[in-house]
Amino acid sequence: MLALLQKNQDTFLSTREISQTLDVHPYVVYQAIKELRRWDFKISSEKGKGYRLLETPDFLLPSEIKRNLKTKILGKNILSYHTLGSTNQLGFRLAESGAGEGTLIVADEQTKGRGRMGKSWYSPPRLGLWISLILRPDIPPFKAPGLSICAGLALAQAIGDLTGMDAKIKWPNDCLINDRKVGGILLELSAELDRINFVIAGIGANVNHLPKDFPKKLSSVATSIRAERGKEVSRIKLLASFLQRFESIYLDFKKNGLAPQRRLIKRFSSLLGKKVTVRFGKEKIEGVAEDIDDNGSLVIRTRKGKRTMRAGEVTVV
Ligand code: BT5
Repeated sequence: MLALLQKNQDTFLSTREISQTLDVHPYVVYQAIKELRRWDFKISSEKGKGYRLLETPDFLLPSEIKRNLKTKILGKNILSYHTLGSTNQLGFRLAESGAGEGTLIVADEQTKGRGRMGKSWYSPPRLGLWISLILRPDIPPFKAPGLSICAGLALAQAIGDLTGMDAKIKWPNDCLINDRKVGGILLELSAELDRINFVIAGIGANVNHLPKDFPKKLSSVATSIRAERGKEVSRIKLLASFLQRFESIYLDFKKNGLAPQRRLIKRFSSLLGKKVTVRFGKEKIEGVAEDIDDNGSLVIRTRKGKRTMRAGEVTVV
């Protein structure tokens, strides 16, 4: 129905025309119009003429996402929800029951958005991109963290594509604009010792929040693309650009590992050359962030020599 209205945006379509073309009862047409309006599609109706689509909202519907997409694998299969607990949680369940590589799960709002290690991710309706991708790379599990950096890099590039802004990646899983967190990546794995069954790559990006849309405890650390740019951004376009960027990095990563991306990763990195503290469990390491190696680990130069960190929480000092 939506595709039909979109194709005929310059004319009115009568209920009869729609119901005949789609081979449905006129009552179904009436119900569908009601439902589309509920989703904020602006549809004008005139007696004797029928319906005409005036405006499509920035909604993450599969048909809208597909219209903008040029990828081969990522987003071939799309599941889009008004509200979900967590796209990662659903992604995990779907992957366990066999959903294919590249399946994309999108939610307009998450009520139990997850960060790492049981932390939560604030995901209000309409304002952000809250998505998960099911990936099935044939790589050993220890290489998986590299994917988090790849996804962060793709997000930073996509933000740059759309806005020209200089977004950065902060190892291991943050995306920053002007030193504030605009996005985060959560990788969840199902694996055996030497082989990955699947990876759920969860990506959260704050897109159209105004500063007042963030809860108090996030207001000094988080930002959105709109807050930094002063202008709204199309979530659909950002998603399309992200998926395209991520697909090309991901396909290369599956074949050649992280090495070919290192130059870009280093260019986009917010940490290299800075004095940092890395916390990992009870350990606390201080030094200068020197490199990100071929496994996606952060190399720190400490007073006692080099340390390679596979994971951790970094603060710039
Ligand atoms: C992350 O965790 O940064 C990973 C976030 C991944 C979210 C996506 S959304 C789609 C998919 N489905 C999910 O359920 N999750 C993924 P971490 O590095 O642990 O950061 C979490 C911390 O960031 C929180 O403890 C807050 O301090 C902060 N935070 C929470 N919500 C935020 C937001 N919207 N923007 C910026 N910072 C936020």
